[in-house]
Amino acid sequence: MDTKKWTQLWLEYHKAYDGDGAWSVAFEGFSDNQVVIANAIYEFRRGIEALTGEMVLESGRDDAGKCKVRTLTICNNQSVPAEGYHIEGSEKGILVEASEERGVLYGVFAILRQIACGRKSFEVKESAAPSNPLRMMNHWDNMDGSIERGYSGESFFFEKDQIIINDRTRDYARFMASVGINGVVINNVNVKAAASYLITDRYFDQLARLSEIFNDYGIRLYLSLNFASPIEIGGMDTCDPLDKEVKAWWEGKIKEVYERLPLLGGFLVKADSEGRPGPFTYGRTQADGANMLGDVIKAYGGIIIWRCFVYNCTQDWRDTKTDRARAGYDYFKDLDGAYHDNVILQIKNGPMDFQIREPVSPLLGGLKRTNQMLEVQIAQEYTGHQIDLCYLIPLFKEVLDFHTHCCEGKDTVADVVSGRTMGNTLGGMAAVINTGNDINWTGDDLAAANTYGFGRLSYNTDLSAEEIAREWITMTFKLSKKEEDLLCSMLLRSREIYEKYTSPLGIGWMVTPNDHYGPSVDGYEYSRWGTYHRADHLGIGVDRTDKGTGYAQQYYPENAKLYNDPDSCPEELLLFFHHVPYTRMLKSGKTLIQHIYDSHFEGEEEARGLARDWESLKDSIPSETFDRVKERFDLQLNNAREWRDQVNSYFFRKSGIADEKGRTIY
Ligand code: GCW
Repeated sequence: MDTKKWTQLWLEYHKAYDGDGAWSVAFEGFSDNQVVIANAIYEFRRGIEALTGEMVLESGRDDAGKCKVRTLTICNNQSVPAEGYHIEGSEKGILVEASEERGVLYGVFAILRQIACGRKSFEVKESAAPSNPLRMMNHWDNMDGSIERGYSGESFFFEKDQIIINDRTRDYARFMASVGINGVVINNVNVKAAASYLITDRYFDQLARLSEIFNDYGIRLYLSLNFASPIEIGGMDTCDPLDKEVKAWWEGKIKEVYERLPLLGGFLVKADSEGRPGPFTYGRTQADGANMLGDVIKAYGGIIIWRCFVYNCTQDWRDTKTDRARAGYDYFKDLDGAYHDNVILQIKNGPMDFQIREPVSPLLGGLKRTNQMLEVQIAQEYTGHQIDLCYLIPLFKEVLDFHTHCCEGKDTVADVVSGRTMGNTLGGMAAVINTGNDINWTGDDLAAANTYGFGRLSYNTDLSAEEIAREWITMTFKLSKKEEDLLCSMLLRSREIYEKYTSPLGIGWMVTPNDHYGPSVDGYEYSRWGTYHRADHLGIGVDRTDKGTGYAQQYYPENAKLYNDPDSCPEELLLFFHHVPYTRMLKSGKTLIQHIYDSHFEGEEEARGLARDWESLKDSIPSETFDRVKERFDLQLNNAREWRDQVNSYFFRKSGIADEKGRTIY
């Protein structure tokens, strides 16, 4: 395989130390006839040889006389939780204990990670079990090869309406398994054109192959489903979920699908959203739609993941009562408890749409008797298109750590989606992924920190954003401690910097319509999407209090109270919840307008700082990578400057209030 065609991301495995021996592999209760185990050994061989120079001996060969032979012992221990592992190094070798195959695979990747991060083989030690049952990547890949909101080239799953399977497919599965991902949806939630035919004979053979490659790395294949399939591919005139013939059509279809794709995990469904068909068309509820599919797929052990991104996208900006932020809760809360056991509701982290700062969706934890999954986006749609540096793990941590107050204790979002709150077994985290067929997979090499980070965080929500960043850096690059510290601090600063030069204090949007990169303060202000900042000559912000749209009241009382009052509302969300005058005094002692000016000047300056920091790493980063990233920083600086000037000029002209520091505003 020509590995030059694409990078190995964090599985590059730079030399960690010079080993003094070789390895043999022993089994207790497992065997390398099990294909996931065989892959685990393949990974161990590949990793340990690159990290230490120590070879793994072919079984049966006894080279013990020539050098020290350590043993990797793979042991079945039923007391280890599912998908968990216990690894422990000693002078004799390393023990990996797990109760099933995936645990072994994850254990082996953990060994390699620890060695890459500085431990000797005898020092390796960890007991781990996944925080979340489901840890998924959602691809928004279209079958023509394009990717909706993709910033890293074209799809590596599809081209010209065909499914691609090549060496890259396996590498992808390896990367995902190495960070604990156990489910992948390969096609866009907007299921159109050829994608509607993924559940037909046209694609079964290729999908079956793909599902096997995934399965061999412990990953389940999932598909996005077109809710209108009975009409579009079944020739019916309705897809009413309560229509008997529609249900019968689905029964036949799903039976056929599982005969051909026995490894399929289930379906992800975007219904009644942004023009996609759904149960509302027939006067049915979201639960009617999700449960019908859930019931049909149940016999095959499949699940239905139903998205909650349902809102009115044909609003009138003059209507100040309709509030898009309310929509998810309004449509789904009343049906809590009505969803069947194998249905999961997938909820975006915020009530709007993956902005750089939003409150946590009140639906998370608002639902108390429904399986829930958190959806985040590592594709940087609103966070810089993988041009601007934006390490998103701190944002995801804030969401996971958020206390919903849905119950006493066990009330964080992490508790809710992991199943700890309700004691349920279906739930987890999904990310809209940021990959494509670019040589480095993620367009910006540094954006791979988000790919890596999401996987690690979904497996272990207790890890800190910094720990994850450090691991990723150490595994990806070969840097001195000081350089690692610098790159780590760049990642950790990046989200706040991006936030500073873009839209202020939680209001969001202000982006160029459609493409969503670059500033356009009024770009979404008078449009149909429900995305308003409501700036006039006196002030800015959306009144979502009990006197406004009432959105704040969707939270449990503790949070509702906090958000309802501008004095207690966390300041970074002030404009999301309140319409306030430009002259309002903030906690910093600055007026709101001065805060807007200052943060935009600072953000632009700090972005320049990031670019300078990258420049200082020039001699230690492979030149191709260095140049690729440098180009991105050049573009980021233009972007930051444009944001700064457009936002500041807009508010200067609206308010007529000058910058106290007399800087250039147009
Ligand atoms: O806001 C929108 C994005 C769409 C996306 C949608 C969704 C896949 O701009 O590109 O469609 O979110 O999450 O369904």
